[in-house]
Amino acid sequence: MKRTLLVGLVALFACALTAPAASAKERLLTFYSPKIHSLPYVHDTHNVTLEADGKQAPKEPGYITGFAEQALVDSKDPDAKPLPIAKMMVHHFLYWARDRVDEAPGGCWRGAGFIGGRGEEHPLGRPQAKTSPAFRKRYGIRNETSTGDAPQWRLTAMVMNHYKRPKDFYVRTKVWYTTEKRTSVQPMVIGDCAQLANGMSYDVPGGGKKGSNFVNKNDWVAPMTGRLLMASSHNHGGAKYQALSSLTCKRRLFKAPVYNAPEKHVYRTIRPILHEPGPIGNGAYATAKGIPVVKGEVLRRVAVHDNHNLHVASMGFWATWFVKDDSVKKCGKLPNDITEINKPKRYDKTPDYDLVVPQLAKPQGAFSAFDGGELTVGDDFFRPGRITAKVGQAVTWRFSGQKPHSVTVANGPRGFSSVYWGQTGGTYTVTPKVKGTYKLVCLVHPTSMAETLVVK
Ligand SMILES: [Cu+2]
Repeated sequence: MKRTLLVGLVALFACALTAPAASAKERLLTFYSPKIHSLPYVHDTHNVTLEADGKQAPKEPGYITGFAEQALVDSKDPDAKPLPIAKMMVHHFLYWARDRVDEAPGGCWRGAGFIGGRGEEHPLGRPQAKTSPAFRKRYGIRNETSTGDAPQWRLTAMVMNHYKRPKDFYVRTKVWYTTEKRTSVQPMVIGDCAQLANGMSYDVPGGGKKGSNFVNKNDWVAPMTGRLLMASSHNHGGAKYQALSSLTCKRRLFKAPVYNAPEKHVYRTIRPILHEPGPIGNGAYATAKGIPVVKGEVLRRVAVHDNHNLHVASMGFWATWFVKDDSVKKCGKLPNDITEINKPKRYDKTPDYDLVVPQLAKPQGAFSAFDGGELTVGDDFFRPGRITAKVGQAVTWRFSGQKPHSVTVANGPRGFSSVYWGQTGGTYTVTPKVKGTYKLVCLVHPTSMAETLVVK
């Protein structure tokens, strides 16, 4: 006890003697993206550069100790309320600092400089709002290039404009930031990296018995020895839970629940229904002591989804913060300070896995039999609009538009989808094995593009 106090006092004095200018202390900084233009009912992915100018991203090299807010606003008034979800749906924001140093190996997004993000499971845009000041005093993401400057950031914003007219907006980002030294943490994404080409998403085919599950899992080998400080499950698409376990140490680390929106929540009442509503929360955990993980330790991720209904563009991965620490012992004691940081006050325990997502546009033309030739996906149409095919027949679509499109089952006997954010070239082939009527849409243009495929 005495020793701790003494060490504490020494540290305090050392701090006082070398205390940097007040501005070095942690501050809450507010940044705005450039103005982004969105068309109505287009599921756009916007990629914008955030300059290291103190307005769009930090000007000084330092440490990001947390993301306090990632919100969508239509003015630069710092008190502007985030745009209502019913009008502007945020699917995700992802932040990248490609040139930053200290990036760890071994995450699915390695080399891309991933520093943070928010998904649909953060309707308030405050995914890390509950990390403690004590946590932030110790750890941060190093925001510095190899030449000692603050790196430029990139922002990927996928939104859906429900205003029925074009809409401009800014992404407002509030970060806790300091130029003081912190222990450098590594954001790492633990998922099936093979799914990277489709944005880590996969399709749950459905068609199983009521109550049956679809499991998406993979094993991940820790690239370094250290401690896991934060782990946020990202899991949707009829999702039930996502677990993370250590096979090496034969212990479960987390079983992250999926918190679904209560009946009257905007996620459930928004019209038209463009896709099944995402959860309003996924299990997310922080521990300042950290979970010991050694290099070579095998972690298993298991995402469990309903398989009675189909769920396209589903996801299951973990966004984590990792800190290197060679003093960590293999299968060392689990910490006693794990707290859950993204649990909503109210949520629904009996979600509607069987929601039927409508095909909103009306397919055009008479039915024609598929003759083996490529079907066309253009701006903004499917041709032909109605098609019949036989079970076991490979059906191919060619993307020939200037704008990205997808071929996605809204409802039908089984779920499938091409790359969910759309493509402008190449082909997509599916061989249906189950008879029935597949109501297809483009996920990017769900209100204006539709095609019906009847499999006999
Ligand atoms: Cu489209």
